[in-house]
Amino acid sequence: MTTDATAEEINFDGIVGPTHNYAGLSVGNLASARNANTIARPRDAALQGLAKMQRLRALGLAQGVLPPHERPNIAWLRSLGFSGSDGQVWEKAWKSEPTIGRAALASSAMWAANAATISPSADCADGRLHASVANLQTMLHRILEAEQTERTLRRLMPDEARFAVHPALMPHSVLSDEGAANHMRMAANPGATGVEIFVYGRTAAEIRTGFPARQTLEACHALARRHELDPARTIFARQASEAIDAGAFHNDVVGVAHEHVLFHHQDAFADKAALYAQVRSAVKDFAPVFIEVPRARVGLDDAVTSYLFNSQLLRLPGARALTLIAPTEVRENNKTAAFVAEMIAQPNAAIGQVEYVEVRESMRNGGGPACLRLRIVMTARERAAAAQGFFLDDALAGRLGAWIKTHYREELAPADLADPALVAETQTALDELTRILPLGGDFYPFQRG
Ligand code: SUG
Repeated sequence: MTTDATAEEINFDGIVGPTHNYAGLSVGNLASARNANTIARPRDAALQGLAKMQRLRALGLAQGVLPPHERPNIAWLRSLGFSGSDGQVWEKAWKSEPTIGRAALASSAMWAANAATISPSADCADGRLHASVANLQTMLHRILEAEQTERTLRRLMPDEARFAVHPALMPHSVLSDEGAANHMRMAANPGATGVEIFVYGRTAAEIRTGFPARQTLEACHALARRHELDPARTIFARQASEAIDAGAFHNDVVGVAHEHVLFHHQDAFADKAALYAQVRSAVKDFAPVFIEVPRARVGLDDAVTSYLFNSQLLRLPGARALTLIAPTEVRENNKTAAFVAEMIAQPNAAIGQVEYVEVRESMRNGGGPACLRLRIVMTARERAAAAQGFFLDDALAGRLGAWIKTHYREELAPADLADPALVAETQTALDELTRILPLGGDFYPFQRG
């Protein structure tokens, strides 16, 4: 076991892309279905995301950003036989293949919790920080993310002596993987060796009815092997089937962990007692705290509509208790608001504070505060070895805010999505972004010709 007192958990948030829209693409994600074909507000969406990042910085936390992907995905459409100028490719694809067109336009890379699974160096036998890009193979629009995400993570963590960035597992139903959204870590503090909990919805051999289970046990096993985790501190827990069918398409819709605390819904796991027992026997250096929200207080339906568990759980500098960064929808729901108020008022509460953030545009596609970020624990040395331009400071936040206001449309209604001008518009925006972030002039496929 190692501990590095310089380690800290850094949230890297996905910047909402200029084509943020509501296409109803994700079966089993109730918000995505409910808001299909409604009017999206890309500028507000991106500014809400940036405001959340700035809020966390104001609370004293380190914050990073991850760039959006090129959408519409013209290179993919060309590989499917569409030709002509980029604008023509888009126009033809949208008209003739709406299913493909919609997938090619999704701004879903904003949900960075699905970008990769991260194991801090304290957990990995070779002492490197491991990141496995997620294949996201369940949804057509999300499979398209892996290649560009790998490019981003390699730019962010270029030093192979310190970082191991693994490509996505082969995109197949047997190896279905959705990244950190189905992964939790508990540790005495961020720099200490932790226990990693992989949550899966099905085994490869099972045939499931109901909503899709997006994570397989086999994928979890592969990630743990690749990351060289200690089997004695690695747990595989099954998500409750009822949770998936109630709309918890990722485990982070019903549970979140940080340091010694696991905060979860009563119906999140298939066998909660076994999970608690495994965590208790794996850790010797801290006493785990399990905070279960009973279904009698908050049903799965309210957990899913409010996104109570899709909050960020973190420790503010110097704070005794943890803080929950919850979406405002939790405050607007009487049951979840009352539960949170009671929880934080307990004497010696493990979670002692709540901060509400507004990410409504993302929430309408099923993405809460926790979906928007990828947590990467970095030691001081790792942080120094990472590409500095991805860390947010006031100057970068100012440039990103101005860039969003210049390039993003206020509204994207379903009828606007066919517009061939959208292609040049987004390419111009992304080209400029490669000069704001350390991405280089060949980062996006359109820049490579
Ligand atoms: O994969 N929604 C995403 C939401 C991802 C949330 N992430 C986490 N829970 N970590 C998804 O279902 C909807 C896109 C649309 O319908 O237009 C979408 O992809």
